[in-house]
Amino acid sequence: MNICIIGLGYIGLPTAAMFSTHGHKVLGVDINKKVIDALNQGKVIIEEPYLEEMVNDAVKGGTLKASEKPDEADAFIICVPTPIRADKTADLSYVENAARMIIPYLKKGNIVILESTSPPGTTRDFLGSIFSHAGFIPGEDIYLAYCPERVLPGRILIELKENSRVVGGINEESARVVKELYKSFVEGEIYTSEATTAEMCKLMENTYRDVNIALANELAMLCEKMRVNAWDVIKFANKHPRVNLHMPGPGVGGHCIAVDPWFIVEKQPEIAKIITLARDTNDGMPQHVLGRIEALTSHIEGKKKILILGVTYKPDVDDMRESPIIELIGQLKKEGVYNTVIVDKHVDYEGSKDNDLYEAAKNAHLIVLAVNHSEYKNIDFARLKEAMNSPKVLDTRNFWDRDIVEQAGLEYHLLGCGRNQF
Ligand code: SAJ
Repeated sequence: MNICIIGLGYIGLPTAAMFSTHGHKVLGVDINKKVIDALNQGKVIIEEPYLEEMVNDAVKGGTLKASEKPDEADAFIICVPTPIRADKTADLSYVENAARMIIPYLKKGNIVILESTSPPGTTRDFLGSIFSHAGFIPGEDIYLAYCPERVLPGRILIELKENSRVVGGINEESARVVKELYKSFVEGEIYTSEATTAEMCKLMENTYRDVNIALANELAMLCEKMRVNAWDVIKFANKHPRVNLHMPGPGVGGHCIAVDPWFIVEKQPEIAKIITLARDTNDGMPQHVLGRIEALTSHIEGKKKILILGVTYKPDVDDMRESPIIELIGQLKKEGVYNTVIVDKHVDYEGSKDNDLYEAAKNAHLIVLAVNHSEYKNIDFARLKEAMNSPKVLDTRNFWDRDIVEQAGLEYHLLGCGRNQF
């Protein structure tokens, strides 16, 4: 098939790479000229294992190219962002623009698929009415379906292939043809359903995770007060065959889990009480970490130097969207008594990419392990201690070994732990 993919971001680009290396011809469309130029040279501008090799193969083989404009195709796939507005409702303007952009190229018998995470009703009501106004009867003249991605950044290409998927059609026939299309590279099961059910399913997967992380964060705060180690509680509770407590941390980031639950809340705020509370709990974690930092540095007069390790929303990615660490840094700055230095080779945030860990640790009063990037696992704690003014670390991820850190002469503090070990 000729496939036109609108939006070449974290999902659109890997999806384009997949289809174009599995028997289809793909035209990728983006508004960012840098993305287009890179792709046409077989390159990518995001960090994702195997992606560049795959894109390069497809471009060389003539099955993938990028442009600023769509063209006629058999199938159109919309993979544009659905940002959240200040009032916590979904901004569907990119989805709307993408739909309007393809209308001049749309023909009877074409397939239109939405992949972007969207509030329930977006495919059937929102997109359906845009195409109806343009003279196409969805389900009769064109196939229309929602087919959400479920991939984890860092494992996108593996999960695109292996994960199961749900396809929600606005009618049975739409779901069936879209399932056939995705079968070209998906090895997992593809389930078919109705469009709004599939939208709700996508939102609920991430909401499930958000609510469980909120529970873990609440546990962490309880344990700090009750002189218990939350990480031990979680480890042992999870030995129960039907318990799967998640991990606490400095907050929830990324464009999915920190955002998607609001797309349910916007539709039914009166009913979605647990979902709202979980969001608020997770959004409150940077404030909680700030409280720990204040307590650990309260004895220091004057400006306190805090070294933050990691600023991305999770380990080993170059994505800072909705990162709770950015929020934490903002709160530290607002206090006016902290001098924050950030180290993170994955992204450039206030010089984070070029900062050397041991140089940055010079005269620091506290090191906060904010993101558990793999390169922070085996660091020279003795060297850090030598460089610091007050030898303390706050581990927000349970990433370091207390014994190793303490043997190097550093004081070890752990988020969620209100008690020393035996
Ligand atoms: N986090 C915790 N505790 C945990 C797990 C995660 O605090 O126990 C935090 C992380 O530090 C991070 C955030 O949650 O800040 C989200 O990270 P993540 O790795 O859980 O998820 P994402 O946002 O990278 O990807 C999610 C995935 N959804 C689920 O696992 C249900 C992925 O499968 C989805 O495709 C993706 O959202 C998406 O695009 O919707």
